[in-house]
Amino acid sequence: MSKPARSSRPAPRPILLTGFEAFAGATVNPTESIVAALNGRVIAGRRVIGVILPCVFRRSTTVLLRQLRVERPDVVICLGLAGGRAEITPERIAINVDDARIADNAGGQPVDRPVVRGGPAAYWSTLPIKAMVAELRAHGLPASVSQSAGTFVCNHVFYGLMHALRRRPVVRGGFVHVPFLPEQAAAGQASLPLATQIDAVVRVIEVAALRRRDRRIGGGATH
Ligand code: PCA
Repeated sequence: MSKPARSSRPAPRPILLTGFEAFAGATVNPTESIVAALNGRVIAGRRVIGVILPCVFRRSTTVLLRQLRVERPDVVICLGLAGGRAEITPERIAINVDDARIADNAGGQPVDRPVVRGGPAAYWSTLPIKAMVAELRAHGLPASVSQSAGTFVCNHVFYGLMHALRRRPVVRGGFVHVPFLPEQAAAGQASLPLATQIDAVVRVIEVAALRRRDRRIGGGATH
């Protein structure tokens, strides 16, 4: 009797990892370098597909949604720079508003415009954000849950992602902000070296790939 074909088991679906191009006049964005470093790597048995999004309100989600259709990932992690933060911060919630304090890379500066007209006020991340923070801290990496991704292009992409995934519970997604690189931080501003940021994102991907349910541990804030 012949053995059953080994190829009958479907290949695991990839992990989509996005970063952003530089914005606000900067020449670098750490998330672009992190994604370039991890594109094509296999982490927790899954292939990582890296994509750089334009820092432009509508075009960013157009590019992201096209990648979702083409690559069919079942985990999506979007990264963005949050200059001034000292830690790796998985975001808890995306809100349905664009309110830009600065112009995006196409000069757009929407004020109080919904990301999706008629959409719900907010979507939760479906990544295990508490488990990610615990894993990072266990390895000496600074991390905490963030209660707001802001109202600029990062929140826009996060909301657009979760809206697209709202009826696809098998596909989990969310957003993680990272600090400045040391070379772009002004004196006294917090930063993390690129190698440390890459190490942290690898651990974030591992936790996202291996854990469907989050841990029930504190991650709240008083303000
Ligand atoms: N950070 C910005 C947009 C692109 C990025 O990397 C933000 O936090 O909205």
